[in-house]
Amino acid sequence: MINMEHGGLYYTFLRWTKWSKHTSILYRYLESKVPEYELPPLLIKNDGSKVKNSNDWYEFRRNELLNLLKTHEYGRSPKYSGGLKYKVIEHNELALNGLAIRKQIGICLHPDDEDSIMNLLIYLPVDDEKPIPLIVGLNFYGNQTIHRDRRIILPKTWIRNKESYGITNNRATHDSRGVRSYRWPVEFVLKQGFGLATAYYGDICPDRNDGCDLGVNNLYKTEKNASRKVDDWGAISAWAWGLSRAMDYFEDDDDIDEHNIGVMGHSRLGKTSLWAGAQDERFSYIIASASGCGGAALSKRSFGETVKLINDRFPHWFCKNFEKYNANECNLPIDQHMLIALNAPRPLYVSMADRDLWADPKGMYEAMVEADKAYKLLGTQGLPDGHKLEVGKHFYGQIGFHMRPGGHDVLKSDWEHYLKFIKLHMK
Ligand code: GTR
Repeated sequence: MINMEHGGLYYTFLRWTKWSKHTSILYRYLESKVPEYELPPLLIKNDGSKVKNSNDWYEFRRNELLNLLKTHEYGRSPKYSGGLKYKVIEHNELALNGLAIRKQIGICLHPDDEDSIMNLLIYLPVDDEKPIPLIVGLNFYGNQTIHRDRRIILPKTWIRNKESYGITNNRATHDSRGVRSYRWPVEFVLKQGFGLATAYYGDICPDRNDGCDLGVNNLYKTEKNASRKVDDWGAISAWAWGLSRAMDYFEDDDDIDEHNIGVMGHSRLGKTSLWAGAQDERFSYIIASASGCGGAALSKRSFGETVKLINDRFPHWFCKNFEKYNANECNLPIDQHMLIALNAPRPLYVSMADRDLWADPKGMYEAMVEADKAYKLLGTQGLPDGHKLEVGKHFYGQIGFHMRPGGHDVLKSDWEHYLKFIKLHMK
């Protein structure tokens, strides 16, 4: 079966011609070609002993897993000890025709660099009792793309060109206002009693092959212009780190309920939301849309996007060590069930689409089934009874998921599930 997403047949053809010398891309979509694999155990400590209870988990295994994922996949972020400044750039109590409070906060990402600003856009429902629960997620083309609201500040940082969005010369333009609003149902979220916050991921680290030589990764280098060490942070870690800096701000804002913050992301930013939640337990709900390879999908299945395919196209996303597993998934000492489990016992939701084979829905489902062991160990329901991977069905346990018909995207119908799921679990 051919994945028609990501630009359809033409895109598939390009991938086919590029990699067909080594491995047929079609081969990657055949369930019969999935190699036999054994997952590295979740509940056995590095010393070979069993994780018997939550104490073993919190005292030992959780740290071991974090360490393994940092070493082999995402890299290590610099230790953060607080103290970054932020500035309230705008605060309007009558935004979106009186429906919302809008705040725009400039968060400085390095104490010695006043220009390294992540602009956080926040909408809060005007009438609801404070503090308000909120969902935060990064966006791909700038805050102005999530809504036509003309008061949203345009990013000044580099943006990937996209002519159909009016983004040329790698800069945001007024034309791009609202171009991605279908992915961000702001009014709907507000009417459900939630705030919505977003920042442009390129404010943190530009999404390009040399991204780690720019952005925050560069600012925090101990040696100027040094090349990345094998376990230095990649872009996904940088974006996750940026989400934690947004979380620092939420803790300071009395209008926001810092104990009810969900972190949400789509695709590469779905990988990011899982990794942000894994490292930062202040996020209460974790939502990952179509996160695929390097997100919720098991790497060892080598189905759809593989470790080699992702590292070749996006050498800056992961740490350098991850390249050791190009076409060598069998030797990976980790897999993505560990990433999901690091979010336990907090409610976590995975959304998928049946035509998005590139992101391997089955691999995401199987990773959840494995991660469920940690959720159960920690005394939660984990996956609900009777769960199975079926188009159009949804399941809301402590782990929740759905697979809707369609392709690689995030739609209002997905958000409806996210909000219902969070409400079910709200503290
Ligand atoms: C694709 C990539 C996926 C996913 C996606 C996205 O090109 O292969 O891993 O991250 O981009 O972020 O939209």
